[in-house]
Amino acid sequence: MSETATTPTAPLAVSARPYDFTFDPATTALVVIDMQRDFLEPGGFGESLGNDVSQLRSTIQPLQAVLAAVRAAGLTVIHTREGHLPDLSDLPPAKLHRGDAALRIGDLGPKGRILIRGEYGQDIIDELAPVDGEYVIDKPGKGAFYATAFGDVLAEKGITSLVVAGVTTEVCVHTTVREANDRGFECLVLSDCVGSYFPEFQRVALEMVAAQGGIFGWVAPSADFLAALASPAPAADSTVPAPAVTAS
Ligand code: TIU
Repeated sequence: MSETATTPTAPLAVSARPYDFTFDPATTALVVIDMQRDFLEPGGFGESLGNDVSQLRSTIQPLQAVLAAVRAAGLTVIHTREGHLPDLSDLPPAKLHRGDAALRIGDLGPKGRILIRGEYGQDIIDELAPVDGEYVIDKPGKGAFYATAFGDVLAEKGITSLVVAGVTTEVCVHTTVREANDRGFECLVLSDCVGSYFPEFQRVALEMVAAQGGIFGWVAPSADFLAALASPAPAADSTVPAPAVTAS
């Protein structure tokens, strides 16, 4: 197959913190965490916890651009949705009862039952709707690996690197990146495509990923990832490590 701008040559390098992130598009997945109405729109779970949901909306536009680019480049795309079964059988009492939420998980809100699978509010926002061929992983926890087929999908597809976006940075994004790191995946977090209800948590959560020589992974703005994806030339003198990947 001839090379074009939309068929990148591996390995590619992203200018990132704490140092360049190299990746092979064939073994890299874009993971979009929980971009659901329940977290980004009024009347959902995020607002019921007392949060200003408008804080997360700056992620939408850059993430749309990233989705368009990775779709054109043919990368694996995996969306996740936090949520529970209608009978709440997968909802630990600790998660149900914690805090003083105005509406609890399973209660009826303006967009359906809060954080329940199949409800309008639990689905992904229109702006970032999955397209045919993309995976959607429903997860009961904060991390994408816990009680899901996420690890199996990654193993089946031969994925070793994850480019991570979504919400919230210090909760489901961090939990997933930490779980992925322990399973041997290389993770790049896109700083403008992850969002927090708390600006100070956003800043610190990103620092925590890249500190100590990249203790959990790498951090870069999406523009630098897009530049790497569009670059026709392989990264100089770099090889993509092949970590041991254990399906959960
Ligand atoms: N509350 C909060 O910040 N996040 C969550 O409950 N879930 C996700 O981060 N998706």
